[in-house]
Amino acid sequence: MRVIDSHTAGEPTRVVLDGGPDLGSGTLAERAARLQAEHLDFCASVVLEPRGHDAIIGALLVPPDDPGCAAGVIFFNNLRNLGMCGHATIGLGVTLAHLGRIGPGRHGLDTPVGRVGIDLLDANTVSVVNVESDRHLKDVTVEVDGVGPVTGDVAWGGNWFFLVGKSPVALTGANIRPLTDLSLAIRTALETANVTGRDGAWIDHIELFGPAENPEADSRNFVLCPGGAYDRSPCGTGCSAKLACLAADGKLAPGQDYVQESVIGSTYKISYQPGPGGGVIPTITGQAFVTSRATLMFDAADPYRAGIRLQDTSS
Ligand code: PYC
Repeated sequence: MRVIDSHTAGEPTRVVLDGGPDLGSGTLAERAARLQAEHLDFCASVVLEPRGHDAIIGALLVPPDDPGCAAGVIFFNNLRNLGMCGHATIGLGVTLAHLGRIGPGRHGLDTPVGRVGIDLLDANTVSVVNVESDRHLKDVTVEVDGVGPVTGDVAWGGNWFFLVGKSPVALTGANIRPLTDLSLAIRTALETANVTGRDGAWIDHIELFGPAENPEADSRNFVLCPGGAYDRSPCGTGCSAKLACLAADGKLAPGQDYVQESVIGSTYKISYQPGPGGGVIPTITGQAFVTSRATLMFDAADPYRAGIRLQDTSS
């Protein structure tokens, strides 16, 4: 199985070029559902130790629904599929350019939650035009074990997010463990209170905000991903959810730039245009760098060929 690794603003992506499972026919959403239902061993084996680690997002290249698109892609982590993934889309754009499969300019990419656009601005810089994003619930308060009441918004940015405007824990690299624990406790509180996305969808990403350190940034965030790892980047789908909230509150005008800083200090430039469904169409611009090209080996005699899964790190 040939893979190409990259990082986007610090967050790793592993693009699977070939050797993935046979997902049969059907729409990309149907093939993605098959990946999740029948091939979780494959996902874990690609991203988890001993070949990877829990922060890696996999990006399986598949035929697109629309042959006019540059590619179809299914994103996955150590637990399940992701609907969309902003940092991995930027990483995929840079990877496809590295392979000579795309050149500068706008390209379409089919994902399980819809078509997105990628603009290759230079060898390392990509703008992603994401799926329409919107705020679903405003000012939801939940009682968090050991913390007290925490208030946030529920928004869709290609994944479901709970966004907390003022983190009770400072957003510093030294606080990764307490920030992770706090975010896991918030996620548990949402589950207990039965707060969900549309149609009962699990809110699997928690996003905490605080003041930026970089004078050129507008805000800093910490994002807990579904598998329990934190996002090293400012999180493309999290930025999309944030843009939906800023727009709904009248705090950012269409086309106005906003700089989101991550907990490690990396940044994305983000903006939006009004969407046809009343939400926003986000544009996320960031940089990625290819870090390796490799062939993954799966020895039938290797007891850990499907990855090391000692515990469910999601809670
Ligand atoms: O960039 O959208 C994103 C993302 C989701 C999970 C990790 N990164």
